[in-house]
Amino acid sequence: MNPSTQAARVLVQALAAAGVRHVVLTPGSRSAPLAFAMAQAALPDGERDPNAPHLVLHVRIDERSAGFLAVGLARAAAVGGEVLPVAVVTTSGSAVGNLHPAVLEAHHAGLPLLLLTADRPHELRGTGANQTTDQVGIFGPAVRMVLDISAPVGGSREVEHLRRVAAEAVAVAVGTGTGDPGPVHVNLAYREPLVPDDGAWPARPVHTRVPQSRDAAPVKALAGWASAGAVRAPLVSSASSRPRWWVEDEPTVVVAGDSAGLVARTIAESNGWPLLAEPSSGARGGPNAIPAYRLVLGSLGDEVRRVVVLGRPTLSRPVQALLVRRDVRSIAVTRRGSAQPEAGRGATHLLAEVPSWLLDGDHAADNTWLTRWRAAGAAALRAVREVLDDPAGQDGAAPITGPALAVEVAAATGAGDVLVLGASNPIRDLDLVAAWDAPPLVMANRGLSGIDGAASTAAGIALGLGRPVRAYLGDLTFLHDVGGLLVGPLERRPDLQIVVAHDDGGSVFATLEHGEPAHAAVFERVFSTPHGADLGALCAGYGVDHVRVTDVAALRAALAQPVRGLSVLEVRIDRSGRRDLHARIAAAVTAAVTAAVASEGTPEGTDSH
Ligand SMILES: Cc1ncc(C[n+]2csc(CCOP(=O)(O)OP(=O)(O)O)c2C)c(N)n1
Ligand SMILES: [Mg+2]
Repeated sequence: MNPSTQAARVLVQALAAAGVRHVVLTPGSRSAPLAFAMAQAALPDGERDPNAPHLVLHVRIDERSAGFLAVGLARAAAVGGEVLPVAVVTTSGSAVGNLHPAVLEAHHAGLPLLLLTADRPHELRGTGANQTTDQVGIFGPAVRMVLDISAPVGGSREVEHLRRVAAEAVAVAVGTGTGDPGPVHVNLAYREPLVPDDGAWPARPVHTRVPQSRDAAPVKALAGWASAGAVRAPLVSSASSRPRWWVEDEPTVVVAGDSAGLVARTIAESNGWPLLAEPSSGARGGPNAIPAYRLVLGSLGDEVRRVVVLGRPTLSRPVQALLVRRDVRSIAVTRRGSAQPEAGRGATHLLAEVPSWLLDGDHAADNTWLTRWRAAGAAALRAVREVLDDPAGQDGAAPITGPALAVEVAAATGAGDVLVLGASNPIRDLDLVAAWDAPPLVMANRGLSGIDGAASTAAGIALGLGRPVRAYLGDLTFLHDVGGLLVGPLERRPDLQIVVAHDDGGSVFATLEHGEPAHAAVFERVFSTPHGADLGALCAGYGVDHVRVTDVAALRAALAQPVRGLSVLEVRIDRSGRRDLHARIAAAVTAAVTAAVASEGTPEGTDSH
């Protein structure tokens, strides 16, 4: 057997033994030894060489999409509380650079990717050889480790070395020892011949090292399905006595940011505190979840004296403002292994784990604080719905607005469903209007909140879970990764419906200061960035089912269909009134909450100001 083929087979064996199940492969010549080995490992039982392990292979043309497919597959694995590495294979050159966006997301979200990039032998580097660049260190600080493996020559120690490399790479990727999973780059040089000569695979070793992610078990037990694809949901410690700085009866809310885990909801419910939970927190739902909380904060936020923060809140300015207020005690539970406890920036107390005393509060049955928040949340939600039912502030059939679309998506998606949210308005609109009794599993790439890789991430989640997934994306977000629709005829197709909120541009900026009338002359071109793309024609080109709806009745009918195969539901919405609509919603909520809270009375011992 030639050295490159032998080395690739040994690596594939070792990766499978270390827990790799899914591999995303992109085409190329230098990566041929890996491509042949992976393809053989993907053959059904009985057709494989007895020494070839079994892997699930996904082939994609575009490395940028392939990287995000791997992000989705890693998120899907985390749903069951597992931290499983997903491998991505590329050839040399710019192919490697195309992984960078997904690597950044994986780095910030703590997702275990193994980047297996083929390279020329060392003697050809720096000589101007074709398709050869400096790949070592190309991802900078976004990877946990870089290994640069010389081209195999068939030496006696090579097999052992490769097995150690594979085990080490997986161990670092899943966070063994650090609790901090993330991407690992293994750069692999190969020399010709790059194609297999004879058939037999090397014997598999008797003993293999199987790296475990640290603390996997407690996460599984606690968060389970509701871990929302998070690999860094916090742990619970056995600390059962309250610290001395703890004050009874401080008006408290729980903020559950991205990947907080179900434990955030448990804390809120066992202490009788209002729960301000982002959609991708894994904690949204239940009696304490306050709908439209970011607007309710405008009325009740001043009374808050203590916040318990879990996960990473990224969606709204009122929450960020609350976390850094000087009259608010802010207790942040850091995400496991995270070097950047963002939520802890303004924290007065930083906890490494959830102390068990936070889970067995003894709140009184008569809880005026919670009652007022719940009344305010219910009133806020009613007010939002009333404005949306009359979006133009006038009679007649108005076009669908962004938040009205979110209402329909939330209503059509419930327990047992999987919802993947794009950045920008879709996740924020949904955050504003969703009030689930039984929430779906919600996931989003909030590591860097990019509008890139969305279709591919959703496809990876669908393929990894083996379940239908609904994605809800803005039009720019959809177009950014329209290449994610490209699933070849030999590939497993996800059951994925992509609902596109199509307002011909980015509308989120209209709600920020950039959208103030003073900047109107240039705003449309450089912030809204209209594109005029024909989504139906694009879908036709990719062989993907497409339906366009412009009214609520057709939207409801389309959302009621079961999600089968790959399809796009394009919803035409109106961007022009976004800024106004937000202002009218905010005003209506303030009025409604003030009235609702007045009728509930004010709690003793808290002075509002
Ligand atoms: C990769 C990347 N580039 C740019 C941005 C900045 N950005 C945030 S939201 C947004 C507009 C998104 O537009 P769309 O998906 O249509 O959603 P809408 O705002 O219209 O709801 C942009 C460009 C980003 N988050 N990620
Ligand atoms: Mg848009």
